[in-house]
Amino acid sequence: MKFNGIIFDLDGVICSTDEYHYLAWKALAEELGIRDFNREDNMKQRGVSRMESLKVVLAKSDRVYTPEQKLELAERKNGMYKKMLNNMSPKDLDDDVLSTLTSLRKMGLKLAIGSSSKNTPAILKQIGLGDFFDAVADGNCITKSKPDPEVFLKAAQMIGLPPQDCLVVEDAYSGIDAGKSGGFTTAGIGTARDYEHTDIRLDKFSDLLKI
Ligand code: B16
Ligand code: MG
Repeated sequence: MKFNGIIFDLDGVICSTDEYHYLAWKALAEELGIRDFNREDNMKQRGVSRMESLKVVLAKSDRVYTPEQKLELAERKNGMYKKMLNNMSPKDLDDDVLSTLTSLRKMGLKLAIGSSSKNTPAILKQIGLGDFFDAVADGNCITKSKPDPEVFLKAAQMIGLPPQDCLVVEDAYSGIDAGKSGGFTTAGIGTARDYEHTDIRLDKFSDLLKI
């Protein structure tokens, strides 16, 4: 391994909260009378902030909402999403992910989270990784969402390493773009595996041990 640190995206990399995001946005869309919100729309919400995700939903509506109403809608979706998160437990952490993280830690690498989600601390706690990472940079400590590199630069700073010394692991195009523009090498898994800007393609999480 030529890196001294790895920064992991959370949703879609460490665990799968993406389905819950989809279901909660879909429920909100239906409440607003938007019937054709679909999985393709949901793909555009991957990795981007809650308010950017709301724009994807409202693009399908003719109604105009005030900034206050938009905040209320985002809050309403988050309430439904948080209820779904309550069902998560350490069983939602894949064995392949847990054993790989444990091996990487034994190899002496610094391990951090770089997520757009403001629910990151709650999700990590639910899956039993509340105290695992050396640093957690998330939606609560950034002003610009991916594809801006802010969250990854913050995570690198927190573990005391320059971007060239860290690998960013992502499942979303916006996250790969964020990693690249921050000067990081990127590894893509899931949706981002075959993205043209991804540097290293992972078929499964444990492929990280082969780098
Ligand atoms: P929240 P990640 C991202 O997490 C999700 O991929 C994205 O769909 C979501 O809109 C964003 O978090 C904000 O989440 O509403 O919980 O603050 O992939 O960056 O770990
Ligand atoms: Mg993600």
